[in-house]
Amino acid sequence: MNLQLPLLGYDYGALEPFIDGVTMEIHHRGYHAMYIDRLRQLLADQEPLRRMSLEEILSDIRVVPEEIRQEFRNCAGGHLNHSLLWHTLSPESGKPHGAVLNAIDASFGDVATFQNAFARAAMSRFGSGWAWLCMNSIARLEILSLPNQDSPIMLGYRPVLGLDVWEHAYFLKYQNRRPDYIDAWWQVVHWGHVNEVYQHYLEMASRAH
Ligand code: MN3
Repeated sequence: MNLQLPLLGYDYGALEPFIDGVTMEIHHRGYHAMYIDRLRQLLADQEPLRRMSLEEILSDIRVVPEEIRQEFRNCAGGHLNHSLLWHTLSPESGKPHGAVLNAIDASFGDVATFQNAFARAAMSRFGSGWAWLCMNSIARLEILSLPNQDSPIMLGYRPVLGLDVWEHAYFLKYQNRRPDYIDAWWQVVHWGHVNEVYQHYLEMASRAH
C-alpha cells in the first residue's frame, strides 16, 4: 500500500495564471498530506487491510470495519483522487491525442461535446466533489459526478481524469466563480499523461477478456 505524498513534478507556481501557487501548495502539502496522515492512523491496527492495495479495498469497501469505514472512504479516496490529479496537470498541457482521443470521439462524438458535458458535471456537483472521466466495465469512457472524496473505483469504474471542485481547489483565486475555474483548468490538463492512464487501463481490460 502506497501511503507516500507524491511529488508534483512541477513547481507550485507552475500552473499560474490558471491555478495559483498558494492554492497548489495548500492543496498538496496541506489537504493531500492530511488525508495520508489520517489514513496511516486509521490503518495502524488494521494489519490485514495494510496488505491490500487501496484500489482493492475501495472496490469492496465492506472489508473495512464499519466503525472506520466512512472515514477510510474519505481519506483513501482523497489520497488516490489527488494522486491522479497532480499527474494529470502540467504547464505543458497539450491537446487530447492518441487512444484517449479516439475513445472520447467514440463515447461523446468530439472533444468539444465531451468538454461541455464534463464541465456540466463539474458545475452540477452541489457542494464538494469531483467530475470524473472514467473507463466503465465495457472499456468505454463515461462522465461521472461524485460527492466528497468518493472514488469511481468504488463503483467499478477506472478514473482517467478528475476535476476537483471542492472550494479548497479554487476559492483563493476564483471565490464563487466555479465556471471560471473550470474554464481555466482545461488549460493545464496534461493530455499526455491522461492518454497513458487510459492506455494502461485499456491494456488491463484487454488482458481480462
Ligand atoms: Mn482537493
